[in-house]
Amino acid sequence: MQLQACWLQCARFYHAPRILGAVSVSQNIPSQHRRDLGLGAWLCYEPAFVQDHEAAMQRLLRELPLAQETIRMIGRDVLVPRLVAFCGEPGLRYRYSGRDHDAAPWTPTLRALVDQLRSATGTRYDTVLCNYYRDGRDAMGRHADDEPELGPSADDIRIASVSLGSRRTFRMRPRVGGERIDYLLGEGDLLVMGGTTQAHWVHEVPRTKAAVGPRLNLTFRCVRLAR
Ligand SMILES: O=C(O)CCC(=O)C(=O)O
Repeated sequence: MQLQACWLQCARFYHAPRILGAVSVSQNIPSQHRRDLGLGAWLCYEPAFVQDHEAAMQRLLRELPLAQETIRMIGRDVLVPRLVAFCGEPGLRYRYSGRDHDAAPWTPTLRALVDQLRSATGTRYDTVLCNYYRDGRDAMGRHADDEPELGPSADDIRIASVSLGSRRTFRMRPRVGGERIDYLLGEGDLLVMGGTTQAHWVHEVPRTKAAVGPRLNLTFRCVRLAR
């Protein structure tokens, strides 16, 4: 993505309406949180984007069809260490953990959040992958969200990650090696990954022995209709 378009993308955060439905989001979003990673990769970090994050998490825990899924590894099914739900526009399908997933309908709280994100960023997110980390034993392995159906285009994959509840380390590493980047994401933070981030970086949420409370992460995505 062109630099100018990046700035345009980020600038739109600062003029967004702030209350929508059951979710209230930050009024004052400072402009210094955009980070260029080089090679067309960029991040936009907005701390405390969702202001009532605990209440939003409790509502979502009641609404979401969260389940512990399995992943096929070396010929056997292994439980993933977290609870997962996939929601979005009707008819959209996304393949992760080695399986196709059809989007469950938006819940009222997700609907309010995606509307807010769309108007704040100008990106038409159409699905969300929800990951619930019950405690420090739940985690997400190292990966990139680089599936071919993700967009808006192959060289501009937008992932808007909203983290509710306890903070956990979100660790990014360049694929070719080099310094890692750690964010402690939770308590309503928003991190948008855009451009070529998924091509050049991998990310993970490592296990921790620290006493951490539950955390619900929502990664809003643009899934193109299956071709
Ligand atoms: O929980 C997080 O912060 C990361 C989630 C993630 O990596 C994903 O949904 O692909």
